[in-house]
Amino acid sequence: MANKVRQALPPFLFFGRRARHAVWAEAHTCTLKRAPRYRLPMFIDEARIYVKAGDGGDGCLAFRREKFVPRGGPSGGDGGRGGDVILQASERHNTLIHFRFNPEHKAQRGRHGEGSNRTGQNGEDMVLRVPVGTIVYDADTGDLLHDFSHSDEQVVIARGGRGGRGNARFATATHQAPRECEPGFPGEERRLRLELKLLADVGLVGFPNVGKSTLISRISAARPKIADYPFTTLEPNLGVVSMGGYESFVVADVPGLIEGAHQGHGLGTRFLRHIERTRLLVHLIDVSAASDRDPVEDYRVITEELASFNPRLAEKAVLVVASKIDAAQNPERIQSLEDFCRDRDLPFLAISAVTGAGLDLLKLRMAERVREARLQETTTA
Ligand SMILES: Nc1nc2c(ncn2[C@@H]2O[C@H](COP(=O)(O)OP(=O)(O)OP(=O)(O)O)[C@@H](O)[C@H]2O)c(=O)[nH]1
Ligand SMILES: [Mg+2]
Repeated sequence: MANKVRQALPPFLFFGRRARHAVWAEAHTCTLKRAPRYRLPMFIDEARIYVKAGDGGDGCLAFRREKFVPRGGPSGGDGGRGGDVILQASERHNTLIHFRFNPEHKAQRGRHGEGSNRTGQNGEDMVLRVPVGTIVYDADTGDLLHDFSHSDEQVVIARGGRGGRGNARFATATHQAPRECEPGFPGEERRLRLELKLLADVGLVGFPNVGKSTLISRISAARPKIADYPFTTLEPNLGVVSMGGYESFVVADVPGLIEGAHQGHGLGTRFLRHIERTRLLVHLIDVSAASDRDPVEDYRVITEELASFNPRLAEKAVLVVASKIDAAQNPERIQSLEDFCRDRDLPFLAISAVTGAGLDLLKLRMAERVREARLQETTTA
């Protein structure tokens, strides 16, 4: 009966999904588009992982049984300790991408105790490597657990469970044949959120479309998307600027800010966390005719947005840079910004990322500031 029903129905109903699809496609002689492959973002700075330390091994219940040893007594050994889960900062890792495909990590459990008073073997620790600069949060409570600031730093993030005691441990003068033994203790388990702040030396900030990405593409090998509309950059880009010899520094180009960014306007201020640790901010201000905003007002708005995200950002060393001077039809716009900077003792530079004017001097100034800041850090450390 079943066979008859089967013969009456089209064959593709009886195969797997792929085969059915192929039969259907053949019957309809149409070309089917492949589903687009999932594209990974280039820049991964957050990962959620689950860690579980090893459970302790159970204690053993055993009695010594041996020829010529009457009433040998209890001989159950203790269980072994479960392995810890350890996070270790590593210079070799730059992203958290290795956690994307591997979000669960369990350390080895301790082995159970055995007869003849043998203690179970301890479980092996699991060492997970994270890039320097990673901040670890408890994903459930949001508590900050650790902030990795230097290489090879280690922290036990989940402790292995203790092994249970074997029955030999329960023997007393009045209780010589104990039948009690403990099960192993469970290892800690945790859900973690890892966050990697880019360790850039210089952060480029400013309104959208002021030429931040164009600048980073001119001074480094980074090739971010550049276009004549706001919010072209949706994720931070990094570029390494080489000053010849061994000297180099890292520049981060973050998405543009607008007034009210701290309230979520535009792309918000969440990308600013990538430049919280920079040594210098380069504040780009569009002085060309394309921008109808007042350059001094631009400076004020962005500084306020930085301060409302983190007051320490607003206190950082800053270079004020007038950009797109090749297209500045009104020199007063540059002059007003320069005067404003002089009054406030702010270093001021003017550049054009298109013609290259002022770029060498800007690179030099950036390198100087970064060098000074690095020196200060090593002397105070
Ligand atoms: N004339 C002139 N145009 C420039 C200069 N620098 C950048 N531009 C143009 O300005 C537009 C915006 O440049 P981007 O580098 O994408 O600006 P951005 O600040 O990264 O913009 P967002 O990513 O949207 O925040 C592009 O069309 C660039 O070609 C410059 O020095 N002179
Ligand atoms: Mg950009």
